[in-house]
Amino acid sequence: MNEKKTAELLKERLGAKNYQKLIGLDIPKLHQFIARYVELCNPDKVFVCNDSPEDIQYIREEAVRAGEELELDVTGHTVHFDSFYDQARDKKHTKFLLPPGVDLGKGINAMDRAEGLKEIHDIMHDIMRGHQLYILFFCLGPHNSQFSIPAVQLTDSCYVAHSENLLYRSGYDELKRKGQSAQFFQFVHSAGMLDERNTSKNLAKRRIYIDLEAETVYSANTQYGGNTIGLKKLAMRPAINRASKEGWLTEHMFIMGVHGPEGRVTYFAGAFPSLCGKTSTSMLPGETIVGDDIAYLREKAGMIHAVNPEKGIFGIIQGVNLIDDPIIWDKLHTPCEVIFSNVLVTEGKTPYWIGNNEDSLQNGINHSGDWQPGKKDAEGNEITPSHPNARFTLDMHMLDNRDSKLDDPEGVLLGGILYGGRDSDTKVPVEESFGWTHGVIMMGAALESETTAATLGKEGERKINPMSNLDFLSIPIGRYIENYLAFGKMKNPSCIFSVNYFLRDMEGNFTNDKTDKAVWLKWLELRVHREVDAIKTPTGLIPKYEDLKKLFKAVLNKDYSEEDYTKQFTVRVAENLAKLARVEEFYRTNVHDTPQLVFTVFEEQRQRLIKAREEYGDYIVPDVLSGG
Ligand code: SPV
Ligand code: MN
Repeated sequence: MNEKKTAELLKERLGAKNYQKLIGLDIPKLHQFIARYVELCNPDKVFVCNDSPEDIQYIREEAVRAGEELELDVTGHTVHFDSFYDQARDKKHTKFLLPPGVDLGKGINAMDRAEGLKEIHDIMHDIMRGHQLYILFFCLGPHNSQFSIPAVQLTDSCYVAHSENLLYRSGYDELKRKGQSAQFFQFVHSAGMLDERNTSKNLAKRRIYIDLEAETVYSANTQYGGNTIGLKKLAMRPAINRASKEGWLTEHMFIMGVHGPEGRVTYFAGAFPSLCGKTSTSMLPGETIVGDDIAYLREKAGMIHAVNPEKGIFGIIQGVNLIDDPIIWDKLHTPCEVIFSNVLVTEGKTPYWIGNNEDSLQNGINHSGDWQPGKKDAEGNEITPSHPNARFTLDMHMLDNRDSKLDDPEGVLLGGILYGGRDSDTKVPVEESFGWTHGVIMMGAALESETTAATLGKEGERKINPMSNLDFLSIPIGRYIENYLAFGKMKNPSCIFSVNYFLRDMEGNFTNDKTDKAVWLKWLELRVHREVDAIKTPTGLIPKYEDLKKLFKAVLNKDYSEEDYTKQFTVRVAENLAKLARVEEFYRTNVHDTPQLVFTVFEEQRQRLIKAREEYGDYIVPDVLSGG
């Protein structure tokens, strides 16, 4: 479309007021993009959000007026339901569109670009008829920051628009400032045809297609946030790609400040697969949060700095209770802006979710419609009152535990990076790597986790998930690891650690309480500053009993027994060797471009384990290694 035609179309379809807002941004390629999708998707109305308080308020109200959200008993609280079969990320229908000759490898879902573009454009033809289109601008990362990426979102879901206003920093002024030099990401979403509950109906045509070349993501016939909120997981994919070209990293990590002795704050970033304790770690009482899901990492002056491209939380609600999560609990019970999704709503318009530790379960409505205990789905399975992937959405600026550097354009200096998974039988609860290369390979690239309800499919299967980022990788896995290894070649890279909150003993019981992670974090903080010693095992450096004993007392007022310590920190040689074999097999058969160094580091670890087994047997208690 030429410039004249673009302007004519926009004037006609947007109306004078919205057109004026749009041309406040003098960026022809932005106008062309918008005109193209207004024409293709054919909405009845278009609303342009320029981030003014009135525009933000309008979207909030529209979400209720259009029936995509219902008001709850507490002022500012609303609930949104996704279709019963649209409750998680749809990995099967999320694909990269690749030009001929580009291959991302076996583990990454992709298809031919031309074919995919044709399919998605056919699906999107007239898809917004009868709907209002919302056009929004965001900034991934703090304003005025070298880290940040501007973006435009087109969506016909006011729930998606509303969520994004809570989760992302405004971008209208940022785009205005950058003008024609802005290199922005583009997102087009449509919930498609809606049923009587205002949930996406045409799930057979649910598609999430990522065009890396154009840095554009399309999402159709779905509402679940992980499939639709462009700035969240959809933006991670082009961001990983861009980062790989520019020498920085886009990671599936929280960022938090851990408060050490004498007012010292040390920042950590932690990568965990979905539903493995990432949000709850970043929200630990006494610490401060910068982010709970995504981080952009860059080198500055020989050290790693990080920002959160988001400013809000789209968190799992299952298990959130007053004792373990007092800060979130408060927001979920007092007047403020929160969107609940896929919880149970009782007749009194109160939300209920599994694990809230309240015994007020009543009939109500949930993601399946009217619900009463014992209700079954079409396959005869009992429907839980709230979905295991039910969530809450809120702006972190409301939280008293937000870190003072949340919006710092320079980011925060990372003392440590952690990798954690759901591992019932192998890894000790907390461990430091021998250095950047060992940490990246043995703790990041070799990360395994048991699957959860955050993606569609079977739960509880052990799967490898490099850096917890596999679902979002838009470059071949080998190149991603190569980039990581190169990224650490700086004067003072962060220390790398692994954590595992899910280790079980031989009887199948968890070896730790949920709250113990507070102690691991304090140990990590001291360890970064080399204020505690560690014991060298074949797999890494583990805490000493005396240090943990002190910390358990100070942090949780708990008496920590030597017996618990031994159970938790025994090196399980056979399990570690089995893990190595599985992971190596994965890299040998699935990853065509694994760096040779990965296999070398695997082999070194194997040899250390075998040697230790000869000396100490299959289960090595920390005592023998410390010589105590
Ligand atoms: C995750 O599943 O990792 C999330 C939620 O953080 S989603 O938006 O679905 O990705
Ligand atoms: Mn996530």
